[in-house]
Amino acid sequence: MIIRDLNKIIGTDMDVTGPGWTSRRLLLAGDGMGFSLHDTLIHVGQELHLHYTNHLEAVYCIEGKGRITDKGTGKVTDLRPGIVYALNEHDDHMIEADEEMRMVCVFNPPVTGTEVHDETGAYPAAPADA
Ligand code: 9YT
Repeated sequence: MIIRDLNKIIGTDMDVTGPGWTSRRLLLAGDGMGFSLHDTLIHVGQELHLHYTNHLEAVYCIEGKGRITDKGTGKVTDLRPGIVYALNEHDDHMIEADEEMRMVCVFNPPVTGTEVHDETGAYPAAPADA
């Protein structure tokens, strides 16, 4: 059994920050679960363009408020605690926080730990042995 404690991850190399977000990575590819699990903060003041062409992601908002825009359809959905979005079609999207949002994120395939978004909004493909 694996036990992780967010408080022990903060400030380590499993605590990764990019422009407008901070991702505390609770479970990673190396843990062998087949997904990764992140406790992610979306900070106020930056619209994030994300497009996970190599991953599926489900995101469950547990704190804060903001919105997601589906770039394919233009549909805008308010995000608040209790709302989940699942990018089951590798959907191109934008997210923005009005109040800092705290999100529980699951990635399939799992991220290895160090990923930040490239210029297209994607994370690189998982290595074949991940
Ligand atoms: C919601 C989202 O995709 N935010 C960007 C960071 C990512 N979720 C991560 O690595 O936790």
